[in-house]
Amino acid sequence: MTVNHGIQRKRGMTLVELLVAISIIAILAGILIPVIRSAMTRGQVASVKMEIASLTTAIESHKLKYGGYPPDGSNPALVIQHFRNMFKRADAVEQAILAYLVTTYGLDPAESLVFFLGGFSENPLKPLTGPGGPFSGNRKSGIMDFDPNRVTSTGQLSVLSVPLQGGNTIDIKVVASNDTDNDPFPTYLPANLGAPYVYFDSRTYPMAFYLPRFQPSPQYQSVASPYHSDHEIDTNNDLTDEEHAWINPDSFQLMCAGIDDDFGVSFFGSVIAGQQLPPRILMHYPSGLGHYFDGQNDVEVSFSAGDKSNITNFSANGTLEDDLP
Ligand SMILES: [Ca+2]
Ligand SMILES: [Ca+2]
Ligand SMILES: [Ca+2]
Ligand SMILES: [Ca+2]
Repeated sequence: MTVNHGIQRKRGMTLVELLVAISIIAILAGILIPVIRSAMTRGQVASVKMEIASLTTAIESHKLKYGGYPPDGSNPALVIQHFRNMFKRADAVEQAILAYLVTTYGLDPAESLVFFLGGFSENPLKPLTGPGGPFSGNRKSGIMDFDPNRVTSTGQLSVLSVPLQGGNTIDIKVVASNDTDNDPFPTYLPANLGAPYVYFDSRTYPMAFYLPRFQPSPQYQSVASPYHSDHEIDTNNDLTDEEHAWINPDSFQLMCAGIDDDFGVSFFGSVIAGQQLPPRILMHYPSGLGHYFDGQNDVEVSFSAGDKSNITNFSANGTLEDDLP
């Protein structure tokens, strides 16, 4: 009997032992969970950085093939001009279709990345509506091999009647996007994130910005816009105003909002439905400082949390925060 009792005591746990074990597990979890989470974040940043490198290579290939960097859509006239340069034999109807879609729906700096790096038809007269073209109903892959699961496309094919000169129309096949505007121009999402990759062409840095559909907080709007460098310049012979050179002044900036899906706040004050945008905050890399003109003075600011987690084609180590001095 006594032997039996002894074995039972060894097998079981007293209440105190149980509490001690639970406390140890809780302490270990408290130590390990942040470590695991930060390792996952680092892994995600590294994979975004690799994808930004692939996008960079694709943009450079586009330039080699077509004689210039893709426009970012901020200036619709540049989009049409670049399309003409890309496809010199494209007929007038193709140009009219693109002009109609760009002016009606807008090609934003996230949509332009997918539009210009995706596939075009081999038919030189019909690069848009010919087989494999973006408005053929079955776009082939292009210079960038986009993961189809991360292109913001509904897959819903419909026929769109595009008005032409002289009162005529032409029917084209479009697939609706599932992003800010549900137009025929999709964007591209980084893996497991909600804000798309954004592309800014140096020709339109001063006017370019992107408003994502997902807003991290109802208190403010997340806005992507090109970054300045810390290098001071003087373009107007006035040393009292603060002017900085752009980052990558002759090429482009590629941006991912990072794990918070928040690009930061590029505009001071409210930004509602595209109205009341100014004054614009210009952020400087790598210092993490910035400034905006309030009408009378330059006001100094520094990176928001949203800026810090951004991953770009110019950030050396991953996020902008990783490069802060
Ligand atoms: Ca659009
Ligand atoms: Ca769209
Ligand atoms: Ca100046
Ligand atoms: Ca961010």
